[in-house]
Amino acid sequence: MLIRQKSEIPSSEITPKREYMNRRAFMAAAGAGVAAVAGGRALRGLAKAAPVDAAEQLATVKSPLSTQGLALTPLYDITHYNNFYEFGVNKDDPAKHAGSLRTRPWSIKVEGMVSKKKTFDIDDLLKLRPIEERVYRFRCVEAWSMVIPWAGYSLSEFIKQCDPLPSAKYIEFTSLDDPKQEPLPWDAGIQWPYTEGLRMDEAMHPLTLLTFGMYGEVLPNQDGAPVRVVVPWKYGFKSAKSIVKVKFVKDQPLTTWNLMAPNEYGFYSNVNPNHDHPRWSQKRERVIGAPIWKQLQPTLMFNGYADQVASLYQGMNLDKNY
Ligand SMILES: Nc1nc2c(c(=O)[nH]1)N[C@H]1C(S)=C(S)[C@@H](COP(=O)(O)O)O[C@H]1N2
Ligand SMILES: [Mo]
Repeated sequence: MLIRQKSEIPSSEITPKREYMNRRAFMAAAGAGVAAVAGGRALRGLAKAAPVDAAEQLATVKSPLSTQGLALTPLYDITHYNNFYEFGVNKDDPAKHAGSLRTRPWSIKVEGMVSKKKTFDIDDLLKLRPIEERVYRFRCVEAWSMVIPWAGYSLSEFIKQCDPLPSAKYIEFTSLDDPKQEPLPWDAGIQWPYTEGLRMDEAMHPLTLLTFGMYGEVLPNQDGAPVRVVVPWKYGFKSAKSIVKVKFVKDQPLTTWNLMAPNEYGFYSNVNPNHDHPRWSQKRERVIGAPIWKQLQPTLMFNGYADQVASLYQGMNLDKNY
């Protein structure tokens, strides 16, 4: 349930948060400016910077599916070390440029093998189920990781509302592709829109999170506002941001990174320390924001969620199906 409430945090703690929000407003303006002065593809830059709300809180309930005992990655690191190629290819680009993303009005279209095509408004989705806080490990294929207190509910709750046909075997996610809101004058080498996909049983697994926020607030634009998926046992690129469409299909969908480099990024992309990326080892990861002596950690099979998800892949060769 979304409650736009006054912050109940003591005023001593509000200042950093307010500064953070002001920074977002400033960056939105800066992002629009950059696009306006660049030539050519900068026509992409006509979007006005979206007005920035004061910290929009999400009322959350605790979840038994939260990962226990891990130090949370600071909010600043989560919001300034991003992969969101629609807003640039460098880690600090999304924080600088995603201010031009407009997150209202917003809806998710449901297509493909469903009894009836539907469109869900973001504000209805926010009310569908209580929003849970789920702390998950998050592992990027680039061998860095974070621990993030996401806010959302199981994707399965949304899929039930979509009423897919039993013959649907996969779900495909499509991210926003709007040149007006993604005003980058350079080419990330990606074929837009960004798409990702999951097998139906993966999508229905309770850990797979339809995500609206983090740290008790709505998602910052650079983290995939207003709605994304998070699949904690898979490499980060499976977690598509700023989703505008889901499609239920019979065959394994084509996905952005798999299309770009199939030998590097498989469809499954389960975190697997025993299957190295062709250009680097996956045995260890750098924990972003951790104290220096704790930064290098061994990578865990299924990112530490093996107990809960290994059974989905029984009998599969995970070295071949990477
Ligand atoms: N639409 C879209 N979704 C995306 C990406 C992207 O470039 N575009 N990058 C992916 C990758 S590689 C990662 S690691 C995560 C990063 O999420 P974060 O920036 O919130 O940590 O988003 C994933 N989802
Ligand atoms: Mo990633």
